[in-house]
Amino acid sequence: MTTRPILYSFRRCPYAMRARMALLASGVTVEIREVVLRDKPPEMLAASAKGTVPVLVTADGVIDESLDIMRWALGASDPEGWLAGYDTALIAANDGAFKHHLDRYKYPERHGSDPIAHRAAGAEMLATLEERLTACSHLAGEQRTLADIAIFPFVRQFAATDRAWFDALPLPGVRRWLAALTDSPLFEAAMVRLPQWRAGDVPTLFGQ
Ligand SMILES: N[C@@H](CCC(=O)N[C@@H](CS)C(=O)NCC(=O)O)C(=O)O
Repeated sequence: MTTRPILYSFRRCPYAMRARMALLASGVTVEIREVVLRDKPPEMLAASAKGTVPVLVTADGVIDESLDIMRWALGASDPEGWLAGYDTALIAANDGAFKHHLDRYKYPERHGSDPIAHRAAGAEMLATLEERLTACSHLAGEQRTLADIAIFPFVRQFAATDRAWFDALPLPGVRRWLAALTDSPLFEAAMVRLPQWRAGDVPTLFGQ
């Protein structure tokens, strides 16, 4: 008997979003457990003590990094060819510098930061995405791939922090790309609302 993988997830977390989207694209069905970050279930902490979402518990072990979950799912099945767009440098820049600026723009009170300076630095990084998105509709060609899905949840947060300011930037390619991904049926399916998981709940399947 094969055990169904369990995904600990949080709907609004951009790392969890990209993991959920890759799972959906792969067609792998998991049991999803919606986590409240201030009330993490002991079952999740027992699987991964670092206490971040997403966490995927499989029959072969625990995967507690979102990119690794994406690659695990797509390694099992990759019908859209997302792994061809696994651009490690672009994703590292997003997860590193861009996320740094995003947090300090969005939550200046938490970081004691100057939001305007970090907003400008983030926008400068988006200009490099714009170069690609002027040449093609997605970051690694004409189809969505792992690079797009790994990065856009963070750009979505950046855009939403001050939508009017973002819309005035000279980044039409980024705006078109972001709208296409956020309006996609795949994103809608990944953003399903679920109640907080409690031990003993009837399992909620995700990806069917
Ligand atoms: N590098 C991790 C980062 C995951 C992460 O930082 N997730 C946040 C939520 S968006 C989290 O769980 N933070 C723990 C907390 O807020 O308690 C990954 O890619 O999975």
